[in-house]
Amino acid sequence: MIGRLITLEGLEGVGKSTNMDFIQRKLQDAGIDVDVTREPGGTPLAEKIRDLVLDTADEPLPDLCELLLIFAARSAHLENRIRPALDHGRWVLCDRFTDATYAYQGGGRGLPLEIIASLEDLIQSGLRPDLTILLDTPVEIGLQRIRERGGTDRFESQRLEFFQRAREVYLSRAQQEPERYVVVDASRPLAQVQDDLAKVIELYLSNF
Ligand code: Z5A
Repeated sequence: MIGRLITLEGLEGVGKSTNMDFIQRKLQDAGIDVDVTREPGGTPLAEKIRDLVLDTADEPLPDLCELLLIFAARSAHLENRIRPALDHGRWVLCDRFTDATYAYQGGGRGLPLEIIASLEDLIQSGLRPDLTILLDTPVEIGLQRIRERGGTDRFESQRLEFFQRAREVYLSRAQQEPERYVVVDASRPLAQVQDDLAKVIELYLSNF
């Protein structure tokens, strides 16, 4: 059995946390041993770095410093959790991964995509997700859901244009890599979103 890396992506409020459980259940129902994790984070060290990245601190976090912290967390996560799981034939379901770096640090912050690509090559040495599900909504819908839920971190307080640029990067990456990406319209009621997610997982599993 070969392990697989499945990632769930999208802007805040699109329903990633809500749907992680659902996807996990679908995989488990099919008899797949799945390790559920998230980025930034996923190991004790990477979770500490997550706190540095998400907390609003007194000292500003320069964009490049944020990018390096995210890849530092990813390095720990990959070497200490994701690769060992994949090597043992486990499937890994990850809430966000490197596509989020292209979207947020590339699109949102405006850092050159080539720098992100170089770090991706250095840290991941060719490891890429096997399947990426992009939950997509217009920015305003996701932000409205977050407002209703309450509480904001460093990212959720960004301006609308930041998220619009991030969404454009996500959609353009999905268009460039149709064999890896599936885009699900997450602006619809949850039951409809989950109908689509169930079909995506069934189709993916039918190829094995
Ligand atoms: N980040 C980065 O900059 N670079 C990177 O490389 C990586 C990450 C990996 C992680 O924070 C932050 O790190 C993230 C980008 C940055 N930015 N932020 N913020 P996080 O994990 O805390 O944040 P998030 O990933 O965006 O999660 P979120 O804000 O909780 O959004 P969500 O998980 O997609 O949404 P949710 O909690 O499942 O749903 C939000 C609400 O909407 C909730 O009340 C649901 O009940 C409701 N909901 C969900 N689906 C629906 C539907 N279909 N209809 C109606 N209501 C719904």
